[in-house]
Amino acid sequence: PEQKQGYTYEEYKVTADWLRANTEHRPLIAIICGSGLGGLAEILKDQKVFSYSDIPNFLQSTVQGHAGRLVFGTLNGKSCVCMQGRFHMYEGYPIWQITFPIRVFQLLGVQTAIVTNAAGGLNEDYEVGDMMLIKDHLNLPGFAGNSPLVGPNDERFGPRFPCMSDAYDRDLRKLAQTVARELGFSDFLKEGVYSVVGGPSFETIAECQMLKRLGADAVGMSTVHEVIVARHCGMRVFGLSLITNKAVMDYDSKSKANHEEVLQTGRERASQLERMISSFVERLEHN
Ligand code: 6GU
Repeated sequence: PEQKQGYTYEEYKVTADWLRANTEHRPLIAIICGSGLGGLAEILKDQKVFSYSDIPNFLQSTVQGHAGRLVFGTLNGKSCVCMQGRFHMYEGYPIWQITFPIRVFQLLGVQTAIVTNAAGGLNEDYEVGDMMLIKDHLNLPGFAGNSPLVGPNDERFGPRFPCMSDAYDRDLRKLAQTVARELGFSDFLKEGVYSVVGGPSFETIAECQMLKRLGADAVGMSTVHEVIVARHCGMRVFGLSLITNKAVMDYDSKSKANHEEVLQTGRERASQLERMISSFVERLEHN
């Protein structure tokens, strides 16, 4: 059989229409929760929750730490839609499926995407528990032709060749710095470059050294594809990584990357991260 290469506009629209018919929320903000950071969705008020399995065309979450629920609600008075669990390449989904929700959100009227993730720290100045504002990314899979925008371009979403030099909105990063200062979080707030890899194995020592030399401050297995699709269809993007572990950089180190540490750090910093996003959302302006 002929392999499907992407969704049709109508498929995105079916899902968006279905959601619009099933909730009265009309969010301008979408939040994607990284591994172990799904608690953010729990603090939304006036919730309307959908299991991914109940939403037409939606994929399923298969990873521990990703609940697989779409939560509509208000955060500090602002209407939001929150993905409690995202999709990754290592789950076996083609890259164009991973980013399906982003365009659905765009059709729902979302203007700002907030993406969070758990990441390994490559920068020596980073400590476990630091939050990193994403300033830029390295899309290594993209260099090899693995981009969510590969395939026919639908101009209704955006241009064939979208610009990525301003992917992570400068004003939103400034706002986050301000919010962090007010909350007393400046000590553990960093700003840096996020590098995406396919996973699911963590990086070797040589790979970590390579990524660092290439200019990456943190490494993870998500986010970048969503950001590319969000930018393509005109959303503003704010990205935040929680440094859940230090990537192993030398051969004498006894530490080993593991998913349990990733989830544990998430639990420890979760409430602060929630306060950060919550204040950030409160101060976001849309016109
Ligand atoms: Cl060290 N590597 C990758 N690829 N993803 C991570 C990580 C490391 N720590 C958290 N997520």
